Amino acid sequence: MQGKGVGVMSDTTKYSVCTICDIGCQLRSESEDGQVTRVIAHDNPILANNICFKGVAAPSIHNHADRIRKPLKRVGARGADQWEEISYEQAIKEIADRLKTVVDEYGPESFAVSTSGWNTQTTHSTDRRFMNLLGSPNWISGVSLCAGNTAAVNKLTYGWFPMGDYGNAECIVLFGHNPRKHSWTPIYNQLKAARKRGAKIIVLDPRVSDQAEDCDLHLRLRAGTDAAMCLGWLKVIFDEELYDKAFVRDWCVGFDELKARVDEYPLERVSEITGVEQALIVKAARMYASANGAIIPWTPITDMQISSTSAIRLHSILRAVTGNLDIAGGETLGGFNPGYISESEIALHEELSSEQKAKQLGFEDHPVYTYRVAEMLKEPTEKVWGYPYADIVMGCHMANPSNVFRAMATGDPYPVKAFFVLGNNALMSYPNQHQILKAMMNQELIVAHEIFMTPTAMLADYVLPGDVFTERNHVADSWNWTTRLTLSQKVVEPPPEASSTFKFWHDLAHHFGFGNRFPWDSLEALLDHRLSRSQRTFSEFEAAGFMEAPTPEFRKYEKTGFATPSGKVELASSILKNLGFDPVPYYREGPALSEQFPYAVFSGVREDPFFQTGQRNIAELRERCPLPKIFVHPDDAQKEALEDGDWVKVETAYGEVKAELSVQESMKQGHLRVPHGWWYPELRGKAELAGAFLSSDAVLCSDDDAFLDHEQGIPHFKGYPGRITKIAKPEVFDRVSDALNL
Ligand SMILES: Nc1nc2c(c(=O)[nH]1)N[C@H]1C(S)=C(S)[C@@H](COP(=O)(O)OP(=O)(O)OC[C@H]3O[C@@H](n4cnc5c(=O)[nH]c(N)nc54)[C@H](O)[C@@H]3O)O[C@H]1N2
Ligand SMILES: Nc1nc2c(c(=O)[nH]1)N[C@H]1C(S)=C(S)[C@@H](COP(=O)(O)OP(=O)(O)OC[C@H]3O[C@@H](n4cnc5c(=O)[nH]c(N)nc54)[C@H](O)[C@@H]3O)O[C@H]1N2
Ligand code: SF4
Ligand SMILES: [Mo]
Repeated sequence: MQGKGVGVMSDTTKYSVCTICDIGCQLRSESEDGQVTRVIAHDNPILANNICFKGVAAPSIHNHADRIRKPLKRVGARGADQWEEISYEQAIKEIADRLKTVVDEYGPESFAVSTSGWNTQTTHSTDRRFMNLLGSPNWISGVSLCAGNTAAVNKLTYGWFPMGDYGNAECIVLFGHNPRKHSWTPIYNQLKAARKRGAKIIVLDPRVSDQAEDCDLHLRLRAGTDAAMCLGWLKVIFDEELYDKAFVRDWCVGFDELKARVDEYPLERVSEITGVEQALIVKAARMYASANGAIIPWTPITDMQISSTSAIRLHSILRAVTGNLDIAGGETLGGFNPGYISESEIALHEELSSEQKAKQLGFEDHPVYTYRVAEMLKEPTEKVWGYPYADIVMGCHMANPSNVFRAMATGDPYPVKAFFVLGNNALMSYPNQHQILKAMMNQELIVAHEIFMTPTAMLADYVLPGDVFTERNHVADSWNWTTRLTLSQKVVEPPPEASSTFKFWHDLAHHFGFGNRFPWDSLEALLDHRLSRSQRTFSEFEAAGFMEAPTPEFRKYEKTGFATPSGKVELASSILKNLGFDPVPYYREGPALSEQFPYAVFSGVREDPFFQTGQRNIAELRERCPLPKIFVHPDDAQKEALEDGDWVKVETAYGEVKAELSVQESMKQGHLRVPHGWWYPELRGKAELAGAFLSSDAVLCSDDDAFLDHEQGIPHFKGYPGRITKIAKPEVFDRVSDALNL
């Protein structure tokens, strides 16, 4: 789509890319007297349905009384939540001085950063640029448990991360993916449209999810067994010769090795592992493989399992062998947008020495997501896509978060003593929250860049106020996942002492003496630089329209080959082999259930009114979901003598969470579903770290080796052993009820 808004836009109505969740709907924002007053749907009918009640609530978030508006410096003990207000200049100077002290004493690798990037919008990889110039490889991100790691693994198979063509696919396969009207609304809308035009939908989900309620086939697999299911599908596809033989012959390597592995998974075995009857597995595999254009959209389910690398590789292999790669109705390999300098280039990965890259935490143990694999893919990536490093979905080539927190906590293998966290509630957003707390308590310098006082920010030495999406200009580049460029316009000024993350890194670089490598004196100057490749300025882009999406080109590999070492689709991965891993995918069973911990716990409930750990302080959203819930099947409730509405605790060998019980037919027997992201802003000053340890899935899930995917070190959030017990309502929740008038 390319074009201008069809409605009449007043000076105070502008296009905004909403960053409340990470799907980035383009909306419109209105303002009056320097305040954003309303966020409304797009004026282009094609985009007008892409809005949810979180987006509409943006003015309540952006104008919230509790928003951090002044830089804060810690005055009490770490975590005591006592602050003095200081100026931005003082904050930046002190932060720079203290970071220099840490780096001088322990080396640049003692500096780690955790971020998510998408919500701050303004970073443009200047964080990586700063770190690469300083010499630190230890950057981590929330997307290590999301599409980021999926992108990294897809590159092993065919050198890029494809995007499914929802508009033309005949069959759509949802591995646990469950978009709803208020959860990733644009994908929900695309699925709705696909159903309407007759596309077949296959859902693989232990529960009867919203998407499963109206699908053509529902396979209720046991949590964490996706890789085994995919091996079963391949068994059917190979045995029945449903694959694209010409594509496999001409464009794939490692077929025989893969086939030998697949033969180890006869359907009896797959059925036993997954708990799904053989006939249904056969039916689904046939439906997928025989469709004329089918997609397996990325799913946040296979990026949090003990067999993550294999499961993601199997999705990529299924796409390839069924001939769905880089065709209309299949999965498009986008590449860099030729008219917009990529974040990969801004990041300057080539400036970080090999010696420092090799110090990246996780480089040895779990290399697939680290610089180790990035270096192995450099040549083919440059040959095919024109630049050696492809940062896709906000964060390739990153350190392993668990290794980073361990180093922060223990000094093993070397001390990490300064930790900056920007637009990310790190304490609750990785596994093993106990270790993260220990890690943060052991720091000499913590800086948080935030809009609200989160439990993570409470642990900082400095909290810098961030700007928000109605207060900044941006050209969103779909994180290189697609080539679309989307306009986001400033509608009001940020609070005077707030900074963009760009400004933060820019100013820090000037204090560190490499300001000449940050030559842009404003965000708009940086946008001008990125757009210069298509001879445009930001103002010209802004004047030209609201969005542009170059027409996709298909089968580009016929001209260039694939960006893998062999130039082919690597069904057996040469990179995995070189690293000493199994080159073909396999299924690994998660930590065993036991008499003591008889249930498979899976986490990640995303309640409609909130994004991840955010928005619990926004009254109009919180009213829709005042408290978290733990979900169980009626049979299990009966077995445990539990009733809907009881207070319960779920325990693992690592921790416990408490919440109210919801008994649901839609749950799968033997499973417990726990929420992600809950803390209680109303408990600030009334409970430790505002209740961050009360109901957070991160206290339940371990990052011991038995819980980690080998290749990437991804934790097993989908089916770890736990138990459930009835408890009296904890007294602390009375304080929550009182504060909320429940
Ligand atoms: N309102 C709202 N919307 C959101 C978000 C939010 O926080 N709030 N977060 C966004 C983000 S970043 C993400 S990543 C997505 C995640 O959103 P979804 O893709 O919808 O993922 P979940 O809701 O975590 O889980 C989806 C389904 O996976 C099933 N499932 C659990 N374990 C397994 C398993 O092992 N295998 C399979 N096949 N299925 C399993 C669950 O039963 C559930 O129905 O949501 C996005 N949308
Ligand atoms: N334990 C556990 N961890 C998980 C997951 C899980 O299910 N369980 N899910 C994973 C997934 S799928 C994802 S996508 C990631 C998400 O990880 P993130 O995207 O990092 O989400 P949050 O950790 O909630 O942190 C977002 C923070 O950014 C702040 N913020 C919002 N807007 C702005 C802004 O404009 N400027 C600044 N400076 N700050 C802003 C919010 O107040 C909030 O505290 O988490 C992953 N981590
Ligand atoms: S789905 Fe909702 S929260 Fe997410 S970007 Fe769209 S409007 Fe914003
Ligand atoms: Mo995510």
